[in-house]
Amino acid sequence: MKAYLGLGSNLGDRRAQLRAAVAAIPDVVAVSPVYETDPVGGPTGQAPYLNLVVELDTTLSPRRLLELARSLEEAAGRDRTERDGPRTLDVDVLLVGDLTVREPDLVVPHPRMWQRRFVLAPLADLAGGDVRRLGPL
Ligand code: GSY
Repeated sequence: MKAYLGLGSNLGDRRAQLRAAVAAIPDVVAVSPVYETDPVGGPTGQAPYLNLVVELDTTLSPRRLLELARSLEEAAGRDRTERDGPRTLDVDVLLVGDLTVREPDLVVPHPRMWQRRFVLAPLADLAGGDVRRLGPL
């Protein structure tokens, strides 16, 4: 089953934290380029994020992927005291095959991914086929 995780970091050594997290994720088949992105939400004055998306070919359930995400965040020393505050590592479960989950702590597909360019741009890089922007009709 194909699954997609979104990773972000805007505190500490952003690249090193993303690199360590990607290396610890099992069954990775593709990693998007890294994007530098303006923070969406949270307190003003936050540093920019680095974001990327990884594609997995996995048998892990959405719940197991959430547990993996949390363990990666913990390993990166994530401080959860401030809502949407700066973070060493954020890992979101975006898509897991065509499964849907609606639980208090886990919604798949990720409910806000469609509004977040920092998710859509790297996700689009992992989709097959090439596109050319031709401008207005
Ligand atoms: O939801 C992921 C954490 N996050 C991010 C992020 O990863 N990138 C950007 N650009 N803004 C964000 N705001 C939050 S919260």
